[in-house]
Amino acid sequence: MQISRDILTRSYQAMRTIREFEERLHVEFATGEIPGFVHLYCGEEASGVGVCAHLGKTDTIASTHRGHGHCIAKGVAVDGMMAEIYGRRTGVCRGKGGSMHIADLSLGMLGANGIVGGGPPLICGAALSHKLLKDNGVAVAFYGDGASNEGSTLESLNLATVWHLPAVFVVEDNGYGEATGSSYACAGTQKDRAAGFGMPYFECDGTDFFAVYEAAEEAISHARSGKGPAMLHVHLARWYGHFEGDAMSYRVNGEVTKERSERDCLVKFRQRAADVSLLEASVLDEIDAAVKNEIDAAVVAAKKAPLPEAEDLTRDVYVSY
Ligand SMILES: Cc1ncc(C[n+]2csc(CCOP(=O)(O)OP(=O)(O)O)c2C)c(N)n1
Ligand SMILES: [Mg+2]
Repeated sequence: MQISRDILTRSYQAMRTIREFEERLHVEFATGEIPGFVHLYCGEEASGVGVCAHLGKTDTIASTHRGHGHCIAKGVAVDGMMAEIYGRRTGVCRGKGGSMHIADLSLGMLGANGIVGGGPPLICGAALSHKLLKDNGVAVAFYGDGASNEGSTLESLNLATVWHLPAVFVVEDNGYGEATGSSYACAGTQKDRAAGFGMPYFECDGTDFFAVYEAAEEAISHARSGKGPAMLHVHLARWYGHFEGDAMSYRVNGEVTKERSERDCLVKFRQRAADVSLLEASVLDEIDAAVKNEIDAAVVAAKKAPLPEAEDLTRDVYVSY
């Protein structure tokens, strides 16, 4: 497969931005300044980025409670995201959504979602719009192994199939739903579930950007060409707790250390870029430095930004049609 230098550069930058954003949030959350819950996407970066590399601004995605990575991969501005997480008026949802409800409809990012299994039905609606408007768009639902067991998800697989929708169902399988292992909680296989609804199934190593990019290309082009929905099963691992503050007592000693040292998507990307002379290390170093500055600036600006006023409470909440 051929990937342009531009896509490679932007994809590495997006993965590095997610990593830096999340590692920084891990530190900042511990200070107690960030309200609400935060679920980190660290370790899973290649999935959101490898999928969104095939999407344009008018394609739509629905995310999960672990949504920062999907937002960044879809192009949402990190300063607005950081301000949102700090609950500030300058946030992308004016500080009223927080980590679990970041959305930017202008970029086709329908929102992070606190309801497990809430994204797939939204994506059926978005995909139906793409189909009726004939805009060549695709709608993508990211959801976890835990969410794959929700009735709303299974109903969405059915609806997308019978309505022949341009939808892609991306199962981000990190092996756990909170503290419960997917080997215990998920009956059968995702592959059999896709087959049960008659849709094509693709799977990949979610810590390898190139593997995700290739598999996502097949799933998305299938949906975009009018052949109906597809499922993409991405195998990955989360590096932090289910939420910030989770002691992870259910994980085997050394499990996360091993993931970090052996399956880091950024290290793998750099290795591949060097092995086949795709991008120079100096270019990647420059990206790393620029991203670090961008995140530093976003945190400083978010902390300084004003909180919403009482009069903001009902603004932007209801829409009249
Ligand atoms: C409908 C619903 N049920 C339960 C919960 C509580 N809950 C929040 S996250 C989560 C686990 C989700 O696991 P998974 O889908 O695998 O996503 P991951 O956290 O691993 O990314 C649960 C059960 C919820 N938010 N919504
Ligand atoms: Mg999971």
